Amino acid sequence: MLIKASELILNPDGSVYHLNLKTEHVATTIILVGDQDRVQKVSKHFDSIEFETQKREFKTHTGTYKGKRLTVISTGIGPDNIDIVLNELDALFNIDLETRQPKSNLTSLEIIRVGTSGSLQAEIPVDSFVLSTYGLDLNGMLHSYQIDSICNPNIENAFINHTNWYSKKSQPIVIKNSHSLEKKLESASTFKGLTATAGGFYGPQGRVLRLAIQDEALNHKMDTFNFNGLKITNLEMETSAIYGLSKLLGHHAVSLNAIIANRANGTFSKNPSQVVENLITYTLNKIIE
Ligand code: R1P
Repeated sequence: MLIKASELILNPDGSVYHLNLKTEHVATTIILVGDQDRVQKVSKHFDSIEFETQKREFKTHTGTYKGKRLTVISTGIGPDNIDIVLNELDALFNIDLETRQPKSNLTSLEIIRVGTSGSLQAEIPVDSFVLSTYGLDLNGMLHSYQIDSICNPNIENAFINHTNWYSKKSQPIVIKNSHSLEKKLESASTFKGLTATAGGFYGPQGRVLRLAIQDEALNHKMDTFNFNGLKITNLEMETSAIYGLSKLLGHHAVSLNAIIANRANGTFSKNPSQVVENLITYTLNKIIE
């Protein structure tokens, strides 16, 4: 199957369209951050940086940390950007960019999100870390793909019933993380559970400024959801999209979030930069263990 120039767009230098990257620029272990300024906060810990580029919000540094080759890329905000980042990263490794044919020998990447997020549980305080066991997709981007093989209908149906989910919104999808990366990145200091991924920051996450929202009680319904002990820990904008596309494409993914806000008790971290820095050093040291 030849993938046409309009479908997989390459820049004149052969790099992929949005990320501006060629395969040799990217390590097989990749840290994804939302904020482009967080890329340097990760790479400042590297032994050395071998490559850097930026196009729009997609900034990349590749180097080594204590001898391990790593790439850190900013995704910007939201699941729509994750669609771009995951598809272009996969294309770099699993499509022959010269012949425009999918490769038969596939490369499986390790993808680790280092994000920020709001906790939905009073007992998960600001300045803590959450490792997402599952992504709970509330935004719908993944419905463009054939997702039956990666869904968890039992949890999804329980969530739909518990929240009396509005049928005109996209149907929630639950996607599991990579078990091996969970084991590598977990510790006694990581809270675990479902991470809900919304497609917006205000209404889609239950924030009311001047606009009435469809269900003002949704956040409370989410924080009381309990599926055999599995609770919704936090709310952000990327994890379920990363988990879904990684699973579909054959990559391993885990998402770690620094909790900078607690939506259940209305608190916000007094030093959000420090908790992000703590999560960055935690993650780097876990990756090389
Ligand atoms: C919203 O402010 C952004 O912050 C969170 C959300 O998921 C969203 O992307 O994550 P990052 O800090 O990683 O961008």
